[in-house]
Order: sequence, then C-alpha cells, then structure tokens
Amino acid sequence: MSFLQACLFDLDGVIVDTAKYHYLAWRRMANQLGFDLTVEENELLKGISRMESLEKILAIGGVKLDEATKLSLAAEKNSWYLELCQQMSPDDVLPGVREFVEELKTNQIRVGLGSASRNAVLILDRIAMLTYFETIVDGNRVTRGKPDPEIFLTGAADLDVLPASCVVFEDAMAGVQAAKAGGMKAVGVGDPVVLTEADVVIKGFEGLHVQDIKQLFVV
Ligand code: B16
Ligand code: MG
Repeated sequence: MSFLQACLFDLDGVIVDTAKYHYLAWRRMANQLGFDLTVEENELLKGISRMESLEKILAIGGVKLDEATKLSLAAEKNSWYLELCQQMSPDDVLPGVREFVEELKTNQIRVGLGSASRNAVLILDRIAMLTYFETIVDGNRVTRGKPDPEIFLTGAADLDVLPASCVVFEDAMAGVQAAKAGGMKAVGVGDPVVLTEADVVIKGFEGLHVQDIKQLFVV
C-alpha cells in the first residue's frame, strides 16, 4: 500500500508564471524568422527542453537551419528570456504555493523540484524559494526530457521514496505524462481540457491542503 511521502513540483507554470516569458521570447524569435507563434502552439512547448522547443517552432514556421545557427538562436532566446525574468521577485510566486509547501513540511512530507529548465536555480533564487526544496532536478541534470520520467524518478531517488508514494504537480501535458510513466500520481495545474491524463486537475494552490492530496491515495 502506498501513501503520500513526497511532492515533486514542476517550476514554470506551477510555482511561478515564467511560461508567459518563455512565450514572449520564443515569439520574438519566430517573428524575427518571419512567422508568428500562437498561444495554442505555445502550449505544445510547455515542459519540453529548450532545443526540443526550438525544433518544434522551426517546424511550425517551415524553417530549416544548420546546427550552429540553431544553437545561437537558442542562446539568443535564452538571453531575452532571462532579461524578462529580471523583473521577477518573491511577489511572483503563484498564489498559495508558498503556504502549501510550508504545510507539506509541517506534515513531514518531502519536497523536491523537477523542472526541464536549465534556469531553475536562478529563478528559485529570484523568488526566494531556493531553500524550500530538498532536491532540485533540472534540465542540467538529466539526459532525457519530459515525457520521459527521468526527471521525476531522479527526484524520488534523491528523496529516498518510492515513486508510488510521490505526487507530481505539473502544468504541462508532457510533465503529466512523465509523472504517470514514472508510476506517480499527477496533479495537473491549469486546464482540465488540456491536462486530461492527470489524476486530478486543480486551478491553483489557493485553499489547497495536504489532506486534499492525501485523498489521491485512498482506494
Ligand atoms: P530553459 P518546467 C520548462 O520548465 C518549460 O515549461 C519549457 O517551456 C522550457 O522550454 C523548458 O523548461 C526549458 O527551459 O530554456 O529555461 O532551460 O515547466 O519543466 O519547469
Ligand atoms: Mg511547467
């Protein structure tokens, strides 16, 4: 029988709304290449790595480039993205997140981060949440991105808990699939129409309590 032992949090779109900055920076790049990127197309980029995102965007625009040009475009996008992130502060933590993580700690539930982003540590530092996580698994640590479960399985191993006792909080389809592929419970954060594979979907963390999450383990 499994019970709640750890919560693994995605970063972008779950703890902080950096998804809007990723979109602005990718859209700027697409526009520079002569096409646009819609909000719907951007949805497919959530949770996947920088280079995979770039490949998808180039396919959308029907643009073919050599590897060196792709790497320099990805670096340029990242510098625009980081410029936008400069304006972030602890006030940007999404409503209820800090309180919920604190409640987990009070209840001796372990807490980790599982993000595809290579900028995770920098962002957690800007929003003053670096010390909240007992482990940080980010895009610098793994070789396979979401929907592969590597990010979350590494987090569970770091925390020394079984995957079946973990709950993942995710705003992206790829992230929900990664959690399920790893044998974990998945709480979708956002739109139930998009996050159809999640065990449950919440709008956000305001008013959410540990007891609500423990319910996922009641059979
Ligand atoms: P970076 P998450 C993901 O973070 C984003 O959802 C995705 O849009 C982005 O491409 C990816 O990180 C890589 O980010 O360019 O900062 O390395 O949602 O897994 O926390
Ligand atoms: Mg995300």
